[in-house]
Amino acid sequence: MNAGGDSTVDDARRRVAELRELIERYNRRYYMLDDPEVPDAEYDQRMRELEELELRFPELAAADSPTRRVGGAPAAAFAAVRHRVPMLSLENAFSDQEVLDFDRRVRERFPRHSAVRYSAEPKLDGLAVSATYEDGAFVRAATRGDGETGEDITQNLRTIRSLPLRLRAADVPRVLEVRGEVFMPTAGFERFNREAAARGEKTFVNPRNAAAGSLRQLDPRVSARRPLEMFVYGVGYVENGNLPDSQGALLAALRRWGFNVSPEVRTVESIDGCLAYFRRIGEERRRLAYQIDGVVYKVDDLAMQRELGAVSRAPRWAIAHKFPAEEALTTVRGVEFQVGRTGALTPVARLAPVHVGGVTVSNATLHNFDELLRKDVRIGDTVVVRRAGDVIPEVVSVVPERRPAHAEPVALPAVCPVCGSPVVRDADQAAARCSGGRSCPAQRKEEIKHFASRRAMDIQGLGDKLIEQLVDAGLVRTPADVFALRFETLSELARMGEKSARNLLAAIETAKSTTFARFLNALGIRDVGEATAAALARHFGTLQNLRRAGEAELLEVVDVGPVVAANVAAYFRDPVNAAVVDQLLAAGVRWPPGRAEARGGKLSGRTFVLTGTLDGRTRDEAAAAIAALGGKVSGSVSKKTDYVVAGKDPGSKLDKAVGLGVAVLDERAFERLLAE
Ligand code: I6G
Repeated sequence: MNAGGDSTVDDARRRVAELRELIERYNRRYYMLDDPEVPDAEYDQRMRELEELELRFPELAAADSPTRRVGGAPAAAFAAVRHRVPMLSLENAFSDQEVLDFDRRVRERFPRHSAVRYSAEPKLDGLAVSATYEDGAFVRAATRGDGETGEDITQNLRTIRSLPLRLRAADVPRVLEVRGEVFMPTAGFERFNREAAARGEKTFVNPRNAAAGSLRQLDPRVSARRPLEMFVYGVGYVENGNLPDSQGALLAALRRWGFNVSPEVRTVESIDGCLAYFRRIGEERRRLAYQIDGVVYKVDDLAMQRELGAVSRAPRWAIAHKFPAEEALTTVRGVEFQVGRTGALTPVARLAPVHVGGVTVSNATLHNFDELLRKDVRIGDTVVVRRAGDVIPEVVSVVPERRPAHAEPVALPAVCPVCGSPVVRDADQAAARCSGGRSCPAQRKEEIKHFASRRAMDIQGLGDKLIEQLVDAGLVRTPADVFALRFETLSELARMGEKSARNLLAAIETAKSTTFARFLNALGIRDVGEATAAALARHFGTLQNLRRAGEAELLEVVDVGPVVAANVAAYFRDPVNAAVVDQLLAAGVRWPPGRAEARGGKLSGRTFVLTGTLDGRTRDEAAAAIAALGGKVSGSVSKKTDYVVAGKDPGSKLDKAVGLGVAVLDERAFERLLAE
């Protein structure tokens, strides 16, 4: 039943009971067992449905409803700690409109303000904790628990190196309780899971779970070995001390006292600033070292915060603006196998369409057959699907509780679903492959798509659909055939006018002039991506040198190991490949010295960071221009950064660069540096 429908009280009562039971079960799995049963989005949806029903039918409200809780119940093994000031949780907003409504409610309370100043910061996907200091010494820590009472995790929190055990500043209140989020940075989480899997131990489904599971270890020595960190975002109980009068100043004081405060915190002048902040952080979130699920806005003025107060369990002066959920539940309707450029068979789950990460998803990758077996995905299963940013949606896990009796295991096909050649499996590789090579149309298509793609030969106008048409018509079999295409043939293709044909031929002509690294990347040698292609180009300088190189010589290249060395040598030994390379050269593909990779180029050894948008180049183009001159582009600013290139609407990287004294180039200065 939907909360907005025409339900009777009886229907509502039944649904409310059902939801409460379900949510309590999710709570147990999540908070007590650190083993969530469903994605957060599913949990939030159920909670919202229950909240809406309780609002519409006040007679169904109950003191023990999960909507009255803030977190989970404390586990028995830890001592209970009563919070002297309740630890609230935040109201969530899932749309700009809900954020604007929040701001309107705030302004209604302060009619003289046409705009309210807010403090904005990322919302970490971690565990809320409180840490108390007396006379500057760390004495106690607790989880949020149900908001009134949490668990004593003093010994566990003590192991987090970024938490100060002593505060030395003269203006620290005698008793100071700080609140913040404990989290596991993404790299540490991935390393931890890799190592746990190698030992055959339990892995965590996400960094938040890993943080919670690590902190709630009865043996603090276990917590100590986990890569945990903490950001502080506010204060709770304070005795004998004066606090600043704004959130921004409070965070600055906390930072001065020795706490880790998010470097992304910003003060903005109005709710529009909040929304702009949300978009910027949304774009940059993949580059952060930790996972976040939204941003938090707080009324900056602490006196205004006090006046606004709280409703039941959430402050009226703060709201969490959540990114669209990146995980959702759906069912598997079937599994098909796609054939890639090197023949690798990728199982793809066909799904009942589901809204996730802001789009409707009906296909998700299972990566390879071993992964499918490991996750034990069967047709009919309910699965967790994840779509993070622009990454291809993937099946994360199966919900075993929801497996129907008729769920059907998936078998690896014996022959290629496209060309019928036998499927082979290398003993030491997860991938199963079609053995057809270039005789398989799927492999031919993928090879040409890669060859023509933007980061390879960059043939504009030669898109996936057209390539499929050309291969199906037998007009293109190898990359070299692209350069033999003629106007008469092209203009007769369906959906191809004379003008498009002429444009395409011009683009093919332009693409003949490339760089050695792009050319190598375009060949699609197994395991040779952009970075390895660039390293090979730099090391060997000429194609002739590379073609002559044996495996021993190839191993001298930085980042080239035995597998890549063997693949490169095998590629050039193969007479068919050798013929394709010769045909490409004969067709006029070349890398003029002006476009050559800068072996010892003038930017060699220089590290750049890009922020904001440039008028003249996309970010990829700017990065390519830097790389072509031997420079390196990094995602984050540090003392090792040589230049930060700041375009329009630069992000926090610009502030960081200024803070560290790193040289900042505007677009004109950057272009001058490239052209010099
Ligand atoms: O759970 C939370 C995460 C982050 C918070 C929070 C926060 O600020 C950045 N702030 C408050 C006031 C509360 N929970 C209650």
